[in-house]
Amino acid sequence: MVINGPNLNLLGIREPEYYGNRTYDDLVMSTREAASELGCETEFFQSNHEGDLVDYIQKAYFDHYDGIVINPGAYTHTSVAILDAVKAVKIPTVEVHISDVSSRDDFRQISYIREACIATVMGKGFDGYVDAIRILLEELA
Ligand code: CA2
Repeated sequence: MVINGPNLNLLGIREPEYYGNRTYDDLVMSTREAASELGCETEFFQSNHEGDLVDYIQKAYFDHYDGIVINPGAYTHTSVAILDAVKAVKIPTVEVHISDVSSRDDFRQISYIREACIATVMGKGFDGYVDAIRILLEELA
């Protein structure tokens, strides 16, 4: 399950210095193709609403998904609800950020979700999602 949070539907529209020129649809297509070459079936979900993201983390549990790749967007830096959901489902989860959040604003240095994740990938653009899938495959092997 590949989950993306608020404003990531705007990819390719603004802020190319952080997020590149490609769109959300490009992200879905290129990640799905690379995942398929690695033997993985993927489902993608994007929402601007915190509770929807929690619902999809729970869906990954109820529908028996093997792993979660999640870019919670700005909710990374604020959401205890998303942290609690990832902790509760006990599914291996990798946190992804397109930009290198470690070299950005102070408020982006806090990640609530990180302690519940097996790894964090940041600053690798769209390729970071494929790296996250590889990390999950190693974990699950
Ligand atoms: O680097 C990332 O992937 C982030 O998770 C993206 C979030 C940001 O709040 C995090 O600190 C880091 C924001 C996504 C906003 O995406 C946009 C894309 C195009 C235009 C405007 C926003």
